[in-house]
Amino acid sequence: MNFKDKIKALFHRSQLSEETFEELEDLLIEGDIGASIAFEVVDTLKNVCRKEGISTPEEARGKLKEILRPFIKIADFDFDDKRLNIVLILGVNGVGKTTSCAKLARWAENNGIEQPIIFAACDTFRAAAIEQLKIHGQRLGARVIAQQHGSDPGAVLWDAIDAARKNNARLVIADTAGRMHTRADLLRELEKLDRVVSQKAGDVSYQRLLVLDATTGQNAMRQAEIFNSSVKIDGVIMAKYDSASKGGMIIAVSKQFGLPTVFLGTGEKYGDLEPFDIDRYLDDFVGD
Ligand SMILES: Nc1nc2c(ncn2[C@@H]2O[C@H](COP(=O)(O)OP(=O)(O)OP(=O)(O)O)[C@@H](O)[C@H]2O)c(=O)[nH]1
Ligand SMILES: [Mg+2]
Repeated sequence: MNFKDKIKALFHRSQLSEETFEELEDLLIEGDIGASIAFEVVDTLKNVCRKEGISTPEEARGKLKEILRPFIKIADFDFDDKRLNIVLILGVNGVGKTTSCAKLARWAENNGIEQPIIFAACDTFRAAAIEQLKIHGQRLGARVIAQQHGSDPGAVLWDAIDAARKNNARLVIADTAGRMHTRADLLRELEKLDRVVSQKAGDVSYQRLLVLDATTGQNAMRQAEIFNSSVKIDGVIMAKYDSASKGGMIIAVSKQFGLPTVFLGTGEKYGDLEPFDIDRYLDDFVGD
């Protein structure tokens, strides 16, 4: 049984016993919520159930949702149609950054943000990364600003902001390299991109979105910790939330680092990006 089936089965039992709470604790940990949060949540739930005389798993599930809800910070994608919006897509290798850039452009267009939307190919580390973004740009009708493999990501962003100003674009989406030799390297590169934005762009709306792979559990927590302690992250795109993902990490990154999940990546197609919806998420995580 996968995680979601197990949690559903737990709440479909007829009795709420001490054993149910113990199993719930284990299941929440298995679901990537983190051990300390699982203990805290189940303790609170036990107390609430005792105090309110709750005896059925079904009612306990409702209470569990109420307890989890305040842990989850939410934020919409922040788009200001009066200004230029610059979105930096960050994250380690292979989490889904480039795909998320493409999906975000499609989502933006579907939500009334007009072309030209500009992609900045700031992942200059891999030659193939630039090509990949160019292909997405062609398919999506977005303009791609790129330089050669190995060039300075800051210079690419600089050019992209220039192009946005000239073409009256409202949205620049910057793909970045996922490599992370050391925290100092990461910090230096991101500080440089920040400097470009502040020097070049002037009055803009600027967001840094961290892409995490929902199937990687504790690894993703570590990535969130490193990025968040290096630069200010505004929100998370939880990619690969489809299929094997258990989903508890959304609560964990929110509670631990104060990071809201802004979008869920739910597949490999352009349309597979959904704004985070807390009710749907809770129904999905503990069943409805
Ligand atoms: N199932 C699923 N697959 C995804 C999702 N997002 C990305 N992928 C897949 O994950 C793989 C890596 O995606 P990329 O967008 O290339 O990841 P990246 O972070 O840009 O990778 P690097 O540039 O190598 O650091 C690709 O095969 C994508 O199709 C998602 O939401 N769901
Ligand atoms: Mg990439």
